[in-house]
Order: sequence, then C-alpha cells, then structure tokens
Amino acid sequence: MAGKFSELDLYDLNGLLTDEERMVRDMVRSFVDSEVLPTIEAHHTAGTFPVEKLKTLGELGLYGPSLKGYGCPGLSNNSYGVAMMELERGDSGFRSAASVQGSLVMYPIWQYGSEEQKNKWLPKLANGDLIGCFGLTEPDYGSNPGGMITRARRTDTGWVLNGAKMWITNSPVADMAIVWAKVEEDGVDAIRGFIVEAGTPGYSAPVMHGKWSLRASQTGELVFQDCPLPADAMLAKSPSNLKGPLSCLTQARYGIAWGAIGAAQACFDSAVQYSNEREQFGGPISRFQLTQKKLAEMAVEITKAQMLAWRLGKLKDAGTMTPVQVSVAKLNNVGIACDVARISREIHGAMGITDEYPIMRHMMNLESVKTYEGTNDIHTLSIGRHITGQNAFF
Ligand code: TGC
Ligand code: FAD
Repeated sequence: MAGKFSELDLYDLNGLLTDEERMVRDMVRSFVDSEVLPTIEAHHTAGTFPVEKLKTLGELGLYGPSLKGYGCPGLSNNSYGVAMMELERGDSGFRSAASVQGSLVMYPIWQYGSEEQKNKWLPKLANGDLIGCFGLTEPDYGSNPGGMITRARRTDTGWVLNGAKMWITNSPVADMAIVWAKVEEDGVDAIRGFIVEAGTPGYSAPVMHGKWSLRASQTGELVFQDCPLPADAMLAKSPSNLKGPLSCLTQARYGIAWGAIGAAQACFDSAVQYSNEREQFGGPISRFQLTQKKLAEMAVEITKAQMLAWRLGKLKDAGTMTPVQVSVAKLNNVGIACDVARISREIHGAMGITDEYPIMRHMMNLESVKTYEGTNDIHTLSIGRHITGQNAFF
C-alpha cells in the first residue's frame, strides 16, 4: 500500500503560490486524503461514483472557484488549478466532476447567460444543490463538433430540440444540461447553447456501460426527442459559432493541465516509496541506476509541468491566456502524466498491476483525460496551425 503522500517540489512551486492558493491546496489535499482515497479503489472496481460527494465539492467551493459573483468564490486561477491538481491526485473522476460543473456548466451561464439565467442557476450550481452536464459530443461528431446534428427549431412558444449527445459526464445524475445545438438564423446554421432541464418531456439520459477508464465517474448519453424548451432556454449572449463551446473547453482544459499533475504526482510518489522499500539482489531497488534514471526523468517532467501550469494561471489571471497556450499545457501535462503512470507501473513490478497501488487506476483514467477536451492529436494540430498558419485538421 502507498504510504503518506509526499509532494515533489524541486522548483519550489509552493513558494510561487499565494497564501490563498496554499490554503486551497491544503484544504483539498486533506479532503482527498480523508474522503476520496479510502474508498476510491472500491468505487473504481464497482464502476460507481459516490454521488453524495457531489454536494461536498460544492460546499468546499470547488465548482467554478475562479468565477466571481452569483455565489462563486472568485479565487485566483492558480487556486482553481491547485484544487484540480489535488482532486486528480485522488482520482480523475473527482476532477472531472468539478471541471464539468464549474467550467462547462457554470462558465457558459456566467459568460453568456442573461441576468435572470445567472441568478436562477449559478448560486445553486456553485453550492452543489444542482448538478449539471455539458452536451457537445455526438455519436458521429467527436473531434469535429462543428458537424453536430442536434438541432433546435423555433416554435410559437419557444423551441423544440431533437438530437443525441454521447459520452456526457454526469448526464445520468444531472438536474440540467448545457446543450449545444444548431439553429437556423436567416437561412444559415448557427451553433447556440441551451439550458435544458432534466425532466423536460422527451429528455432522457441513459447510463453508458463498459468503460475501463474513469470507472469512478458517471458517463451517459443525452437524448432529445421533440423536447419543448421555453423561449428563454437559449443562453442569451451565446456566440453564433463554435466559439461558444470552445471557450468553455478552454476553461476546463486549463483545469485539466493542472489536474494531470496530481495524477502524475500520485504515481511518482508511489514509485519513490516502493523503490525504497522493495529489495532485490540484496538491497532496495532504488539503488539501481536504472531505477534512479526512471525516477529522475519522472521528476523532471513533473517539474516542467508544474511550471507550465503555474505560468498559465498567471496569464489567465492577467486575461491574456490564449487557446494555443492552453493546448500546449493540456497536451504536455496529460502526456507526461500518462508516461509517468506507465514508468511507475514498471517500478512496481507485478505489484503495479494490482489495486494495492493507485497506478493502474490512474493509468486507465488518463486514457480518457488524453482523449476528452480535445485529443492529443487535436491539440498538436492546434499548435501546428498556430506555428505555420496551415490548417491540417482536414
Ligand atoms: P476555429 O475556426 O478554430 O474557431 C471557431 C471560433 O472559435 C474560436 N475558438 C476558441 N475560442 C475559445 N477557446 C478556444 N479553445 C477556441 N478555439 C477556437 C475561434 O477564435 C473562432 O472564433 P471567431 O470569433 O474568430 O470565429 O474552429 P474549428 O472548427 O477550426 O475548430 C477545430 C477544432 C478541432 C480545434 C475544435 O473543433 C476542437 O477543439 N475539437 C475538439 C472537440 C473537443 O474538445 N470536445 C470536447 C467535448 S467536452 C468534453 O470532452 C468534456 S470531458 C469533461 C470531463 O469529464 O472532465
Ligand atoms: P474521434 O474524434 O472519432 O477521434 C478518433 C481518433 O482520430 C483520435 O485519435 C483522434 O485524435 C483522431 N483524429 C480525429 N480527427 C483528427 C484529425 N483531424 N487529424 C488527426 N487525427 C484525428 N463530451 C462532451 O461533450 N461532454 C462530456 O461531458 C464528455 N465527457 C467525456 C467523458 C469521457 C470518459 C470520455 C472518454 C469522453 C467524454 N466526452 C465528452 C467526449 C470527448 O470529448 C470525445 O471523446 C473527444 O472529443 C474525441 O472524440 P471521439 O471519441 O469521437 O474521437
């Protein structure tokens, strides 16, 4: 079993953080140690999420921590970041729950909603009284959401929504969904965001089964069959193209860039402890040069990831962070976390494949983290397009 967590901090990230950021980190670390880690392997094995903890995350202020007003904490972006890092040290499923609620459900309402929409939804989403989900991906449109088929048509009284979304985190337990749909405007298709309440006639959210990754996270579909929506269901200031959903993804991808460091730290820390305890050929395996090379390489990559994430948070606070900078951090930090998990598993030998250690759980989770919010390929192409001015997406 892994012992007490010891953070890797070669470049004094701790010293770069403000008092507020250290306080948030320590608070979430303590929550993860006492309320996530004791049961997470059992939930992962059973393929369940402890739904009662969704309310706790709200009470801890972890939904939209950097949003201001409407019951949101208004903390710095690096406070948001270190919170996601600590949550994902526990399990990517917890960070996912916080990412979706704060960045993909609350952010679009906060950024694009009317005052009425903000007042109605944000306080209850912030404190966890209500849970939301975000429907962008469709069965035939994942990396290319611009091709979506889901459509809202105007009626005399409002809208009628038809379509299907899949791979939707928390849809089976959500009270409402932010749904991106095509809308005809002056004979041209636009893409707009809608607030859709669970329980609307024609709305269903069946659970998706069979995942070997993010097992401690509820994933489902969203199906809309002639769903009647009120006239004010559309996000009042939603842009008319993909900028609406993509700007939400930017918020969540930022959190993932921090979160992945937490998963990497958990795998690294376990590898350090195990290599000092496990003896072969008359002594601990940590004395072998090959083991030290693996540990050193992991430490270097985690340190670089910490610096990228911290700098990104400062750019975000300054309001100058760009989507391509987020792509750099999401691509790099999730990529190194995957590598760290794999090397850590090697260091644990056969024990590394068991649930005695968190390694395989993180490794499996990280396959989803690498895929959602833009795959590694999509972020690579976004960076490539920025560098060359050439679009290689199609
Ligand atoms: P493109 O021409 O690049 O842009 C269209 C408009 O959007 C603006 N924009 C962005 N704005 C904010 N943030 C971003 N990241 C933005 N990227 C683009 C852009 O400026 C433009 O605006 P305007 O006003 O100039 O017209 O759009 P494109 O069609 O070329 O985009 C292509 C591509 C592939 C990059 C995009 O479609 C993409 O990112 N695809 C990946 C899809 C994806 O990430 N899906 C995620 C679904 S949600 C999810 O996975 C949740 S998991 C949650 C969890 O459990 O944690
Ligand atoms: P595809 O787009 O079919 O891609 C398949 C492969 O082709 C990938 O390797 C990809 O990189 C590659 N590829 C695609 N296009 C190109 C290209 N132009 N050039 C080179 N390679 C390319 N979505 C939501 O809307 N809301 C959610 O809450 C949500 N939660 C999720 C939770 C989990 C656990 C998972 C696994 C996914 C979730 N998603 C969610 C969906 C996620 O965003 C998509 O899976 C992701 O965007 C990729 O889409 P896809 O799976 O359809 O893969």
